[in-house]
Formats: sequence, C-alpha cells, structure tokens
Amino acid sequence: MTIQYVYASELRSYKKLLHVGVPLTREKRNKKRKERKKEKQSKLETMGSLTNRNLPVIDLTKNNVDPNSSSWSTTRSNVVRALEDYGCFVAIFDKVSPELDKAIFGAAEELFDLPVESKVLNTSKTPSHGYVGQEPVVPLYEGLGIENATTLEGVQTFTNLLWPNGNSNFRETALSFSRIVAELDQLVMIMVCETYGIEKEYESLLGSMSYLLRLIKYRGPEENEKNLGIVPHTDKSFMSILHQHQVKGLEIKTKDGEWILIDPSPRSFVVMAGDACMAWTNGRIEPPHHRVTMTGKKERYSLGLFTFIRDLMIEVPEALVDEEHPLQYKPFDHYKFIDYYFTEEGKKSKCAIRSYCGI
Ligand SMILES: O=C(O)CCC(=O)C(=O)O
Repeated sequence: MTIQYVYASELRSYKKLLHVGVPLTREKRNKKRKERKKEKQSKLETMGSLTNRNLPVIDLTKNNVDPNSSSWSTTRSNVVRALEDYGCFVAIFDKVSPELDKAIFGAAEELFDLPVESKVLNTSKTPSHGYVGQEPVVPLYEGLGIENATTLEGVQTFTNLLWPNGNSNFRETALSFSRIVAELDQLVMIMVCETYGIEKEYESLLGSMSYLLRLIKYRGPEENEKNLGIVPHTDKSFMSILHQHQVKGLEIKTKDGEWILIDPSPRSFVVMAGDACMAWTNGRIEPPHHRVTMTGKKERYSLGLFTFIRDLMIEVPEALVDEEHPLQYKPFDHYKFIDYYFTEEGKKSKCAIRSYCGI
C-alpha cells in the first residue's frame, strides 16, 4: 500500500511538472515522456514490483546489492520501508542456483521418506528446534531442524544422526544452501543497520549468531480433514527466511488484517522479522503473523533459515532510543525467551516477547 502511494504521488509530481513553466515543444514533450518511462521502468526494477498483491517484492540481485552501486541506497531504503510497513518482503535472490534449489528440495524429500523412528532422533534442548510432527493441532505438518546449519559440524552431526552410514550429498547440499541464504540474511541486516546507524551493535551480534535450517513437509489433507498446515504465528527468531517449493500455501497478514498468499518461485525468498528483531529495534520492525493453508491435495515442501542469538544479552541500541521512541524492551537472552514462550504463560500471552521483556 505504501508503495502504491509512492507511485500515486510520483504521478502527481509528474503531472505538476507538465503544468508548470514554459510550454514544451512536441519534440521536448516526447523526450520527457521517454525519460519518465525509462525512470519508471528502472524504479520498478530496483524497487520491486507489486506482484503477490501488495507485499513488496525487492530485487536483491547483482548491482542492487553492491554497496558501491548507485542503486544500493534506493534498495536499502526499500528494504527498510518494507520491513517497517509489513515486517517482511519477498526478496528476488539468485545466489541459490537452480541446481542447488532442486538439490535441496530433493534432499528434503529423501529426509522425510525416512521412517519416523529415525526422524524423532532429531532432538534439541530448545523447544521446536528438533523434530516436530504428528501433532493433533497441525496433523499435516512435519519439520526437522538442523542447528548451527552454516557450520560443517552442525550439518555433519545432523546427517550422521539420520544416516549413520553417512550421506555426503545431503550434508553438502544443506550446508551450501544454509550458507548462501545466511548471506541474504546478513545483507538485509546490513541495510537495516546502516539505515538506523547501528552497524557496530550488529557486528557484536554477528559473533553470537546461530542459524537453524528447518526442512518442512505438509502432507495433502485427506477427505474431511482441515487444510490448515500451520497456525497463525509470529516467529520467535531474530530473522527468518522462508522458501517454498512449487506448492502455494504461505499466507502473511498485513497490519490492516489482510492475508496475502505468497507465490513460490526458485528465486523468491520471504525475508521476515522475528520477535527478537522487534525488541532489538525498539519496536520499529514488527514481525508479521503468518500461516500455511494447504490449497489442494498435493504435498508441500518448504524451508526456513532462522537466526538466533546465543549466549549474549540482546539490548536495544542507544541510537534507537529517544523522546519519540522511549525504551520498550529490557535486555534479554534469546534462548531463555524461547523457553518462556513454551511455558503455559508464554503460550497464553498475546505477545510473548512483550510479556517476557517489555517495559
Ligand atoms: O511452510 C512455510 O512456508 C512457513 C513455515 C513457517 O511459518 C514457520 O516454520 O514458521
């Protein structure tokens, strides 16, 4: 909606331009028209267009993400505006090659085809970071989590657990995918931090950053079974990047209550703020509610790369506190917050991060 407003206001200023000053000759008018068309086209390419109804789509390929390019600052402000307005956006990102995209979803199929007795071996000290499945509230859902997914050790531990005789193809594919998608996460965060003037604070979080790769499968609903894949929720992460394979289902709620269905594509990655990001940015970036609704009988695969901060108290940077923005959150430990979320009190709370560390 904000972006539609920008276009409307741009149009008004173009119209004003046409009515102000010395009358233009036909030749000059044509020249101006061509310039405007070119400018609008390049804005659409760099700002992102409005497919997926009104969720911003932002091109984060090549030139747009070179800090020395002329489009860096426009892309950066589009990213921050999208996060402030929607808590998320669809990134067009081409660093995951079509081959890797095919391989990671192939690896996911192979993983879910393992017997349940193997999958339940994927446990974690952190609630919901290991195997989740066969849950009566969401019977279609099954997910496995690879902790420390950007490290060889993390992916190796997971692989050895599920395939005691080894599976180097799974290990290499999961590791490459996680590392490349983590680059997207860090690129977005750099843009956010440059905008807010909090690069130093981000650097100190970086050393404590830990990535969880969650591989997710929803089986198609049977006759008389509801099509709810996952209940509406906000993520407990710092940031999340979601990637769907072929079958639609992910819906994101806008601030005015509209659910938007997101189209899957190999180059589309939904970049989304989690609860911890809202607290860290002192409420500037709010996590969006999202859910999965299965639209047909076909099974659906998706991936989520989630960022968490380990062994470091997360504190609102001083630059984000002023008269207009009084401090809203006390320093907190991310993993203790997740534990709290899974208590009776946390589960009942309307906004767990606020009840946990809100002021
Ligand atoms: O499957 C999806 O597309 C979304 C999964 C999700 O919302 C989550 O894991 O938090």
